[in-house]
Amino acid sequence: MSVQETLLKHLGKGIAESSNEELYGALLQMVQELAVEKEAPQEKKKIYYISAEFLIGKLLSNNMINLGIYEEVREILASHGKDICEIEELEPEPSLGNGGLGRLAACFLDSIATLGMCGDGIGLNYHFGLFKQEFENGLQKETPNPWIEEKSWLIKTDVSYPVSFRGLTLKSRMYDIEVTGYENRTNKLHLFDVDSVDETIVQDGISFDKEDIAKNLTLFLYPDDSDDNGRLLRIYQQYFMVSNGAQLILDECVERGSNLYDLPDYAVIQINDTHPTMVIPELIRLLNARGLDMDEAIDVVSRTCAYTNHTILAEALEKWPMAYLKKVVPQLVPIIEILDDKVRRKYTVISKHSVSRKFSEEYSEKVNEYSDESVAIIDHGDVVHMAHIDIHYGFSVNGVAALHTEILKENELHSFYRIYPEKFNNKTNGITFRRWLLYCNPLLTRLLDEQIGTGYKKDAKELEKLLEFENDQKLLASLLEIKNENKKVLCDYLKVSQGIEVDPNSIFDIQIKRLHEYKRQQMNALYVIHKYLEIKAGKKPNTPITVIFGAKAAPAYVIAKDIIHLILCLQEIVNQDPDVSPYMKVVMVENYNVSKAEKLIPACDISEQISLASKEASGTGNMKFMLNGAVTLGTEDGANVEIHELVGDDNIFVFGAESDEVIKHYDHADYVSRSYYEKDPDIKAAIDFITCEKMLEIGQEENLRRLQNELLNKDWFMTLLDFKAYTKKKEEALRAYEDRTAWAKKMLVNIARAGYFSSDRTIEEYNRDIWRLKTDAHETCQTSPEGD
Ligand code: GPU
Repeated sequence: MSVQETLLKHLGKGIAESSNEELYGALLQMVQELAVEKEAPQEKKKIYYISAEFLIGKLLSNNMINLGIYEEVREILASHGKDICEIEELEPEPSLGNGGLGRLAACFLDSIATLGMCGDGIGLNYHFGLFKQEFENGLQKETPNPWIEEKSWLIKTDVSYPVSFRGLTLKSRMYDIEVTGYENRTNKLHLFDVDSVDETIVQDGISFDKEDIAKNLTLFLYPDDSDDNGRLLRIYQQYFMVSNGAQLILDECVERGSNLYDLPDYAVIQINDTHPTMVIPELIRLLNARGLDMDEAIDVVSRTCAYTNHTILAEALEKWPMAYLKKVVPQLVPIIEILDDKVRRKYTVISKHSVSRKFSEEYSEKVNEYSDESVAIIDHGDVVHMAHIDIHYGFSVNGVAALHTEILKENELHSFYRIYPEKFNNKTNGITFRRWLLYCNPLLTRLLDEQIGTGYKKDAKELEKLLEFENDQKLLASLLEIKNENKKVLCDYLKVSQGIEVDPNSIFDIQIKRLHEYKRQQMNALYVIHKYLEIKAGKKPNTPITVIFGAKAAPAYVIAKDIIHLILCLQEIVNQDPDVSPYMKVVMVENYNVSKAEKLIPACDISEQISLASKEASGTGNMKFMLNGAVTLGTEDGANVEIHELVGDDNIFVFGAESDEVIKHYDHADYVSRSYYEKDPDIKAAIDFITCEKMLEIGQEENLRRLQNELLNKDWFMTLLDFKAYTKKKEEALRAYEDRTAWAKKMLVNIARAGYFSSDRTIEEYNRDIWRLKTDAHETCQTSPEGD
């Protein structure tokens, strides 16, 4: 049946006569049917990517692209007077992730399927996901984002497992979302839920009874963890996810022929940061219950699990008080104690005050080296270090960019690196080009198709073919033209969605990412103040600049919310000032999410990647911008370092203290932000402005003073250290933009060198070094343990 016939079958009437809602429903059904047809047989060994977040974004168009029917559908619709973009708008965006970590998981599922690997995702079916952000009186307000509608990508299955907490057993329900590979197989994202969850218990938008677990378990992604109940709920969620995951994995492996002793031949479990760490003790517990003795179970699990670290920020490294675990999952406590005990017998002294070291002879040498608590699982304070479980009882530990992995090895996880050098490896992050080029930038995609052929869609390195055209004036002009078109589209969108008018001929300088002090949106905001004061003083830029922000702040993160307030105040002051607004505009995009990123990224000229060196593990937005022809203004942090190496000094604007210097400042505790304020009149003027009369007129004094005070007296992420270097480099970038041909060349080099950041490359490396699945000569799976 042709695409048109299938669509008509689902519609039950003509296309022209159907509403967009009806078309959306019919397309969804059609795509699901086609996806199911591409489900491939299970291989013997399978990768299970377990993650508390999968920030999948809207699926309709992406799936149609991967199934190879997007263009055809677009044309069929157009021939009946229907606009595919309007239909796309009807799809709710699931917000099952916070940011980079969740989006990475989604890109990885796309690449795993695209490369034809047998691998599924395992996570939770949050009914509201992350909150929706609204601005009210210059402040962020959180409201729920319900995304599950009658017609949805979720497929309800019969799979269900009992999950026991202290005094409570819940029956789970598994929902599946089809994951279509680009011109390849379909895999699955398994999202676990409980039928008893009750959306009606949510009051005034966002609060709910945190103790009624049966009703609240999967309502929200990471509920506010500022109080004890919130933290307990997070442990409930994590255990629910891993217990379901572990039961599913064991059942599937047995079905494929495993006798459980050989589990590592059938499964590899990639643990996405520490949120799913309890899968280790849970698997040990389940294997023990299925007949393996404790040592055997520990050995099998240690050869099955691999861990990815995504941060060195201390506050993000999960540590659970033993008391919480006893309250929620007492069955794991004895296992975690055994895991801790084994580590202690090998690597640590039992008590800080004990003179006699208790250790087995064979490890005596190591004990001498590690006679401290730093590698223990349960520390003195009776706190469980989740990452330590992963490192001791997983076979691989990876960072997400070269610099990040080096910092893990040399600093944050140095004691572990000395024990297990062979476990450590780097896997620089990547992004799926299907969503972040083919879908979001059709103009650029078409140009690339014409210029270098379509091979780059399967082999991203082929983008380098573009380098041959570095001096091709026609191509360079086309790149500029496409950027301009994309900017116009964004202008229209900003006008309609937020009522803000921006000039498509201005320089689009964009910083979109979660709001966090280490990412330093506050530094960019200080630049806006600095520029505002300059323009007021008569120093007008040649080309106007539009500074665009998009960011959600965690509901309990006070300073982050103050920074949003600062930006919203600046948006008002700058845009309303007739002396300034012809030269500069500020836009804070409301409710930044995947769909908004898809609109913003293709329109960007300058990509702001200005985290404090050493703090951004990788970043992935930086890659998306580069791929779409933006030039990076950034620090030597995360994957920026690799971008710099790939494009060379001429095609990136790098500034600021490097990670060594930053780490030294922390080690010596010698950074004093106030001294920068006192020394430098520009810094002083910008900081003072935060609480000037004009600001206090429109803003909230409490928020502005608190933020100013934080920057002056603490500034933990060293904004003022890099401020001068930042403004200087930004001016350089703005000047460079004036030479349009030279700028177009920079765009070209960025696009051409972005191939390295395809998540297909990343996944190939995971497979080569960690997972070791067979991808071509398929090993068939046995259907019964005896292999009849
Ligand atoms: N990241 Br840990 C998150 O988005 N959430 C988290 O809870 C943790 C890390 C990010 C890193 O900040 C970012 O640098 C990285 O690119 C991304 O994970 C994917 O690895």
